[in-house]
Amino acid sequence: MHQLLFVVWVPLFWLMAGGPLFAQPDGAGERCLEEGRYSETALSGTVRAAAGGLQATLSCRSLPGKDGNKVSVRLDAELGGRTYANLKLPDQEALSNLRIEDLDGDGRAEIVLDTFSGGAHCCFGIWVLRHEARQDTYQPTRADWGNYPPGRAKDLDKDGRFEFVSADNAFAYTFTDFADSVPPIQIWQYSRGSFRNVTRNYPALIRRAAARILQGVAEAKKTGRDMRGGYAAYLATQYLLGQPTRGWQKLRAAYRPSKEAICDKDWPCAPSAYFAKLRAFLQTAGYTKS
Ligand SMILES: [Ca+2]
Ligand SMILES: [Ca+2]
Repeated sequence: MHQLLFVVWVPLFWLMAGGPLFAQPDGAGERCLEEGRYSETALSGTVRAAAGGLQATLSCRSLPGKDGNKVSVRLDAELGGRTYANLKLPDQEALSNLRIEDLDGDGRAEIVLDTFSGGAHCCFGIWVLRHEARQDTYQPTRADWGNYPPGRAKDLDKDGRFEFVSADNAFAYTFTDFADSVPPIQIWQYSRGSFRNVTRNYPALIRRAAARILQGVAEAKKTGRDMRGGYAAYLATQYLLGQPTRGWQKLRAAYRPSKEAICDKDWPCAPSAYFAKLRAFLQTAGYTKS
């Protein structure tokens, strides 16, 4: 009896403590999910994760075809003795890290999966499937991280809800090439079927990110590299901290076009044009209303 209690309570404890419970994949299943589209041979297998009475199973099958491999993926869940078959999932992306997590700390576990579109560095995303008790169905929620995946979610403030620490993909290629683009920190929280940007609730992390950006700008200055991306990200952090005036003063005093920068209409270098673009962009991207 004691043994049984231990077996039942360990997963519950993990969920209540917010600990992720990762899938125990068979190697073939994981390979099929991640590489199925590119493999030259047929792959198939399953990946399972189970915790707190919920079990998720991903079945993957890839078959070589004329126009590349065709991959079919099926997600089934079992909760409280009931089976939810063939839950809705995207079929064109590589999937990884199937896990069961109580992301929003409401005591009910979600099925979580990371996605990758394929490509040099883009695009990353996540699917969260939540059991909707009223309709007795699983509903998927999607977040797109673009070029900057957050890695594993953490409970930053120990309130039982997970935070995803990512970076704002809107800054990629906006002021300069990708290598010189700098994205400011962006923090997301999942709650009952939606993702919310909660970056402004974590000023200490924003300040730390701002300091790192300035360090990068100082390094770039030494080598003559393009600093427009770094300065834009720094200014965004100042808006997030509620001190835009201070940010603009610092930027206006420090900004000089870099010798290595590619300057054109889309990526202006001259201070007045760069500042105008930056101001308009921060409005569009939701950093300020005025
Ligand atoms: Ca939950
Ligand atoms: Ca939290």
